Amino acid sequence: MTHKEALLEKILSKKAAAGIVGLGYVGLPLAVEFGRAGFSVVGFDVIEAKISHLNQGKSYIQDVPDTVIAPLVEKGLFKATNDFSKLAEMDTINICVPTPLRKTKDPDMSFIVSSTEEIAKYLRPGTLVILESTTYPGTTDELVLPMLEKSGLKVGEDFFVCFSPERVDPGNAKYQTRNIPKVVGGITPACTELGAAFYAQSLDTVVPVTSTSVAEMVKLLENTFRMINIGLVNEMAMMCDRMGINVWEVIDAAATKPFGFMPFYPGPGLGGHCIPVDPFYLAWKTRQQGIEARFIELAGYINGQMPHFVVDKVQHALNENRKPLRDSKIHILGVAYKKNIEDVRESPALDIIHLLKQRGAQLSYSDPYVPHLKIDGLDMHSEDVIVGCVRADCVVLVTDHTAFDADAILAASPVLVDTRNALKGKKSHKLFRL
Ligand code: SAJ
Repeated sequence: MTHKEALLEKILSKKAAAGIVGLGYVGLPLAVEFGRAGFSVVGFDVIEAKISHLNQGKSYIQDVPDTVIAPLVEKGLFKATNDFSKLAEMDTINICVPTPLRKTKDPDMSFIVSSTEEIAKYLRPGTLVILESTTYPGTTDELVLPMLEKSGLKVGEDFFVCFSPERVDPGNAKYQTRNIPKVVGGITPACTELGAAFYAQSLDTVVPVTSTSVAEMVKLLENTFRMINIGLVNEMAMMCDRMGINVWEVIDAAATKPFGFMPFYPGPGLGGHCIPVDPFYLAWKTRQQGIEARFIELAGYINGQMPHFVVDKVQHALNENRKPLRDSKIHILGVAYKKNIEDVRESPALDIIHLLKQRGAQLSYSDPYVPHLKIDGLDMHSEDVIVGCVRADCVVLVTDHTAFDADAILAASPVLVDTRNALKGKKSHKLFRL
């Protein structure tokens, strides 16, 4: 029996020991899906607190409740560890570690490299390694594979390597890991076949593609598509503002077109660790090939302008009320990077707070998902929404959490800048929209 046949048998019988490296918003939901499917799953992470939390049956990922983790731990279908030597016991290993962007907009591959180094130490014949971290096209072939081949094992025969983009949409109740189609591409056809068979054991839909580069590029197209269209609509917002046109009404009416149009909405800027970041992996790679990704650069610039546009809008709103920005009390509603989640990474609210503080404003905030925020030397706690609005000179709605009561906020605010059209259709001299 070949290594491929042996591994396929283990996968189909769910006897394969599944390892997940990186237990964040991608790795933990994936571990849960494989545990639920009946695989014995070991989660690997370097953060001790995460390990002990999970082994007590407790979660720290909003989309994965304790009630899902605890039974898997009790049944012995999931355990977490920071002992990477246990990788030697794994038949499949998914790498779900962060791929941040450096300030210079160069990819930071350190997490992928350190994870792959650990895997290479313990790699044995018959193992399937799948990279899920979003990265530039070519990473799996050019970076990960050579590190694994140092073991002397031959890819496609002794061990198998795929890329499969993560598509987790944090806070999305409708689409979770199990029912989001899973693209997977291998270094060889045997790799692709094993990767597809593996995901098919626990996910609803698998989409095999012919190479790792195609799979890597699929993810970048998806997220670049979003980033550029958000940039387009943010530019439209600035144009409409100058022309005195309500851009929100324009978009809603355009969205009635039953084909050939997809609505995106202006906002205070582009947050999260994916959309503002992933396209720059593509831009970095194409630059190496002598091609400038001009759409990405331009959209990045426009999206980066939105926090400044919001602060100018605040200054205008205060001015209409004969107040300077300096020493005015500004209350921010929502600091997470998008509605109904707790994540503040790359949140435009942080840029807006920074810019307002630079111009001498006094800041406070309310966010039901973010109890505490440290930024720019400010150590703030989320305040009661109405108290914060009443006490402010200007309120800025940056993140439109569903929990916010738009009517109560408008009534309590002396002046309100709404960056998300949360007060759609409301009319008031106090209200200023993007
Ligand atoms: N945003 C706008 N206008 C829009 C849509 C979004 O300003 O019309 C802003 C959001 O407020 C947020 C940022 O863009 O700050 C990113 O929003 P997002 O909805 O793309 O949310 P993410 O980054 O958490 O999740 C996305 C996934 N979301 C959707 O497809 C809806 C998906 O693109 C990826 O699966 C995921 O990133 C990822 O991990 O790549």
